[in-house]
Amino acid sequence: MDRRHFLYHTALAGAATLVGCRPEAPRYAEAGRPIAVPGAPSYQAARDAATGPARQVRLVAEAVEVEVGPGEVWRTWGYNGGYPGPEIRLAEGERLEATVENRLAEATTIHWHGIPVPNPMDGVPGLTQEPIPPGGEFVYAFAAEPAGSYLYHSHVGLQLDRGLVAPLVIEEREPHVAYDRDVTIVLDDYLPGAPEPLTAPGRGGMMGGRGRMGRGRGGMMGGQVPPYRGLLLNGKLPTDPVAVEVRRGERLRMRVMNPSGATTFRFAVGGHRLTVTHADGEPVRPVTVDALLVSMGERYDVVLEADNPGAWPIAAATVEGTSAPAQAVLRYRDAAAVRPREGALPDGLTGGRLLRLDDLRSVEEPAPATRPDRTFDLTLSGGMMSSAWTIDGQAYPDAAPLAVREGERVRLSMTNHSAMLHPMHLHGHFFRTGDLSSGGVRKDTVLVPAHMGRVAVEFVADNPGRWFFHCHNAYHLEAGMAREVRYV
Ligand SMILES: [Cu+2]
Repeated sequence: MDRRHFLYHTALAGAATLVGCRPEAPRYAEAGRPIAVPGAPSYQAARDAATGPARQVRLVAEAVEVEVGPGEVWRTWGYNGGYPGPEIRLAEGERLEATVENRLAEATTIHWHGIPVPNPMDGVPGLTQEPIPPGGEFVYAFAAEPAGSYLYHSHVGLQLDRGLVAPLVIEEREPHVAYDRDVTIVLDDYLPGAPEPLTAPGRGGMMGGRGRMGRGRGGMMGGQVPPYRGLLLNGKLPTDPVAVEVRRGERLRMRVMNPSGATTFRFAVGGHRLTVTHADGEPVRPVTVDALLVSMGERYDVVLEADNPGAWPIAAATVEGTSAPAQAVLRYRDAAAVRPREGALPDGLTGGRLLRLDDLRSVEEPAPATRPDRTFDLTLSGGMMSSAWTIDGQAYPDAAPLAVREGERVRLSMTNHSAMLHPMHLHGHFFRTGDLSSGGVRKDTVLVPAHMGRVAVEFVADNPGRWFFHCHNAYHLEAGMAREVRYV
């Protein structure tokens, strides 16, 4: 046991005694410690600032066994005994108090993906908190706002690709579109065993002979995409698809979320078009398409008009990998057929109208035009002869922070010099695609296309602290594709 772990365990033993005689004692102080960040609210101030009726949730990170298909048991990690973790559903204006207990053999944290929480609640190890040690606890508390479809997941190493992911929904008071019912669709990739960093194609892995293809003990996984055994929709392989039942005439809202480790999905439903109503939780002017890309960390809400009785495939195909599409079944209650025709996939997976980023327009009017106070031109690269993935040639943690001042309008202009997709995610803020006055859309994760794809976003620096800005491909993040946005 190294010194740090010894100290954790000693502290925990003390904490248990303390808690035994004083049940109200804040155990977080003895477990995952908040890191004091100059200019940001303290942990206690952030906790006190969250007002509204409290919703207490207890989340236990632990080893789980889940059946992802007939005879296919995934021995992995999850929350509260399952995978995906329990959906947390809140009303706008409530206050969430989530006590996270770590029963894993490694330290962990939870990040509340997309929600602009105060800095001490953001769950980034080394930036906002010391990770929760094995046996430890940490309390996250924040106001449930704004409404939208979100995720929560571990932010330690590659734990995200190991099942420590779950949806979080904040329901709006007055939806801008009519619908009868909503369902959550969680898209994921399935990697049996412990994830390991990827080697570059030119080094180790397949070609160098240093590592081993697949899950070599102690070696790194070779290639650009982890050796996934399949794709999951709500925790199930296509061999055992979940059924989504609808009544004819119903308007079904699907909250499509991608917490996967390394998969961008193309999502479509057989026999139906999809009206996109929300992007990363933000209401958008409805736009009807045949298919949409949902990259890592992104969420899209779509409304489906149930006007074509039968049994249809709901499918999500990988854009960069080779696994067969994730699938579910859209089943009309009064339909004779209970499953789609064998092998049938939605036409939208290969053709039809695909949602484009510039289709998305926020319902809310954009801010009046002003020039950004600060612009960062950032190149995204990696994947050739190097195992590193970089922003402007720098691999985190050996990377300079992006320094901003409170109140500034900050522009991040990104160019992708690589052959892979990069869904870039900013913590603690929403940005607007394009410039703040262009009428683009408010998002927190944006897909930067491969091969010189360019995307610019702007945000207002209105949430002081130390924030992560990174690619949401867990393997790119692990290999350095991240920067800190630091208020100075
Ligand atoms: Cu990336």
